Amino acid sequence: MEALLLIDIQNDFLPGGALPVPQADQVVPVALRLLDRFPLCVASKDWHPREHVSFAANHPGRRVGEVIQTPHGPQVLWPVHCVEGSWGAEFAPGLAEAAGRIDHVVFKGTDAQIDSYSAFFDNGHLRSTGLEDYLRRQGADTLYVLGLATDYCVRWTVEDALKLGFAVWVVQDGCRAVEADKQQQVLQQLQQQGARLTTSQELLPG
Ligand code: VGL
Ligand code: ZN
Repeated sequence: MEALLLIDIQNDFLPGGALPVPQADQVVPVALRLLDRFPLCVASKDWHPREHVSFAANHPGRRVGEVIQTPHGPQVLWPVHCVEGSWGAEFAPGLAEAAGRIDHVVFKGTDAQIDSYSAFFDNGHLRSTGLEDYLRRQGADTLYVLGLATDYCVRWTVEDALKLGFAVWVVQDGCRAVEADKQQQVLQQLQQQGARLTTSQELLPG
């Protein structure tokens, strides 16, 4: 069975948010068009406590973009974003209104000590978010993935999904990268790892 997986389409990743991804607002209409085509729709939310390890503000003297070493490995430092319960962590305009069509929301990055780019596991592969169990219980074996950002959370989610044995399609026009010029390179790398690339147009004939 096919499932749609929407990655981190949240206010803070859109223009005007705390960690804006270029043209991220353009993925919302793509997500909305696809919501009705799939029998199962799951969305992830980046959902951090205020004291999260990934926030530069929590490391005096460090700046956004620097990489620090943590007990769980290297960590890129980001602006404070997607704080649990905040406006920035809510679904983007348009998707928020369609939230009734989302069957399940998976929260990630909820542990202050370790980041979670993937919607399946934290960055140390120590703890599962429960997404795999949920998808298997629902009978999903094929995932159509889109969202933000191509070079971080989409990428890590797709790589885990492939390792877990799901068939994975990446909806190219539904993804945007933090570093916009990396988009094509990342999509190619995901393709080399076994993901297939598609577009919303291919999925929605007519
Ligand atoms: C993301 C950086 C930090 C993402 C989340 O959703 O791609 N990137 N947290
Ligand atoms: Zn984050």
